[in-house]
Amino acid sequence: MKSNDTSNVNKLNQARLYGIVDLGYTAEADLVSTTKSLISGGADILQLRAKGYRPEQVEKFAIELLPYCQRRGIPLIINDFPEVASRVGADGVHIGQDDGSLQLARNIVGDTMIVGRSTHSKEQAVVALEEGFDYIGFGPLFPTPTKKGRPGIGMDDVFYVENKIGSEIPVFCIGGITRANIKTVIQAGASRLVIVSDLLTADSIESATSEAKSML
Ligand code: TZP
Ligand code: MG
Repeated sequence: MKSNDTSNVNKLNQARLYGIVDLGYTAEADLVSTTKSLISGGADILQLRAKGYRPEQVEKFAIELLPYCQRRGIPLIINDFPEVASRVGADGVHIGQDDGSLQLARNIVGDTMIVGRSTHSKEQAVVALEEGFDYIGFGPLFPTPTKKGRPGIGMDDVFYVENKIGSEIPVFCIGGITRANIKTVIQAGASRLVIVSDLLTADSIESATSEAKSML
C-alpha cells in the first residue's frame, strides 16, 4: 500500500494478533458482540470472513462491524471481496492464491488499502513479497476444521519465511494455532499469529484473546 496511509501502515507493522470474525463459527446475531470481544481482548487487526455468503450479505455485515472497529482504531480487512472492501470503506482486503493478482485487487481497492495474501509454502510467500502484497498469511501450519481439506504444512519453513519475508512485510502464521501450541509456534520463529477457532469457540472470547495476546 502507498505509505500516505501512515496510520494503517503503522498498525499493520505493529500487529501481533490477527483475529477473524468467521461466520463459520459466529452466528449473524453475534457478529457485533464477537467483534467487540476480540477487540477488547487485544486483537490488533480483524478480518471478516464469510465463506458461502453473497457479496451483498458480506457488505451488510461489514457495514455493521466497521463502526466498532473504527472507534477502537482496529483495521478491518474483508476476505475475498475487493468490491465490498472498496464500497464500505474497509481498511483492506485479503485474497487467496486463486483470487487473482495483486494488481487485479488494486484496480478495485486503489493504492492505499491494505491488501494481504494467503500463502501455503515458502515459494508462494516469496512470490507474494515480490508482487508487492502488504502482508501474508502463512499456513495452515496444522490441519484445521476452519480450512477443511488442506494439509498442514508444518513449522519447518516458519523460521525462513519469518526472516526472509518478515523483515520486509508482516508474516502472520495461521492454521490450527491455539493457546496450547502458541509457545511452540513462537519457538519455531513466528512473531505474529492468526487464531480463529480457538478464540471463537472459547467460553469467553475476550479472555481467550487476551490470554493469546499475552503470549505474543
Ligand atoms: N487460512 C489458512 S488456515 C485458516 C485460514 C483461513 C484457518 C485458520 O483457522 P484456525 O481455526 O485458527 O485453525
Ligand atoms: Mg479467497
